[in-house]
Amino acid sequence: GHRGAILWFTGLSGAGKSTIAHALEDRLHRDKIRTYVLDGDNVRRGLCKDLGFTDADRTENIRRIGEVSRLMMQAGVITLTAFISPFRSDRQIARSLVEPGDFIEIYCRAPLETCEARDPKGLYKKARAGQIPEFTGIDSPYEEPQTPEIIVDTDEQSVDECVETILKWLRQYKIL
Ligand code: GGZ
Repeated sequence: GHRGAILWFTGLSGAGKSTIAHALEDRLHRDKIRTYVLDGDNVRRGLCKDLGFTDADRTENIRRIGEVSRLMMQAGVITLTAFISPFRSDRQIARSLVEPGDFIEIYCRAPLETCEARDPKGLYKKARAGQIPEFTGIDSPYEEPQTPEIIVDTDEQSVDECVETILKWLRQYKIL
């Protein structure tokens, strides 16, 4: 069998974290690799439903996700997390929970203008209208990763290309 790992996607809302994580998961399933995607849909509605989007709540959100990811990884699952995780210190804490090499930070990079133009859920529009306070990129910060293991430029690469970039890295570093 394969070993577990945490593939930690980070980036702005609309940068493609969840889309790429799910596309990568489909590819891994073809090779019978056990995976699980944690994202807002399955975490913020359950484990973290008491949390909002203040700095403190985001920090607690990421802390819980880091702990759950560690448990899932220990069970031998390739765990993909797709959260904005805007604060460098919070990502660092999540990283520190596991052995070096088991945490792979994947920066889904896209300019704010691109994410705002995509606006799949109309949230940027609402944020600009003042209807969503503390929206990341508008009036809440996003701290870019300085040394992520992988960067995918989602405004230049297709979903498939991003997936291939990540797969290549995972093979090169013997995660797969
Ligand atoms: C950022 C928000 C906010 C605010 C609601 N700021 O595009 P989405 O909708 O599906 O992804 C965003 C998601 C962000 O939740 P995370 O758990 O990933 O955030 S964090 O890591 O910072 O804890 C967006 C929606 O929730 N959303 N309000 N104010 N995104």
